[in-house]
Amino acid sequence: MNKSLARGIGIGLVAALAGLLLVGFTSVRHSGMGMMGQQSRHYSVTDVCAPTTKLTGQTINVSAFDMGMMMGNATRMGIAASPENISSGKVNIVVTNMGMRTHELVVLPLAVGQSAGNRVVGADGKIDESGSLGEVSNNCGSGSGEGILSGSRGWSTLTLTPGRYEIVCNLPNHYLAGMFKEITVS
Ligand SMILES: [Cu+2]
Repeated sequence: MNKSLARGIGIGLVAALAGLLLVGFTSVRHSGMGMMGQQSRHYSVTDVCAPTTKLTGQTINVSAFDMGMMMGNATRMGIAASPENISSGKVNIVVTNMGMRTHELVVLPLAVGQSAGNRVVGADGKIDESGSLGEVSNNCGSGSGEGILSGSRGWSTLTLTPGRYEIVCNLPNHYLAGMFKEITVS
């Protein structure tokens, strides 16, 4: 290899790296989510899938996130909720999937002394959903379905009585990977 060819390859590599950095920066800037959401390659979810019927009353906005495939690490997934404390009665739950995988949300009651993340996971990678108060798993729609696709939304309106609840994603191994969050209804 002669010197100028080697130099040309070198410049090409530098340009490619700069391009990668630029792409990375752009996707982070557009993701609009803090924490791990910034690993998402999705840009503006807000315009993609808004609830078709205007939701009235109080709403918990939930984000489901994962680190995508590039980390090769399935143990880093999670759920964020805002607010985490809400009044009893009708509660809209709007779930935005900031991750690259499909997710869902199931609302389970927490018994006295029980904390989120401690349910028994079966051989199928799932927890027991009995006692569920409802779920948000309909892609771009309300109620139950086949899961919320990457970059999309789902929502549901539930009636919650005072107590502590655990919101989880119960797709295989997602609970184990960290997809649970406690919310309180007062
Ligand atoms: Cu999940």
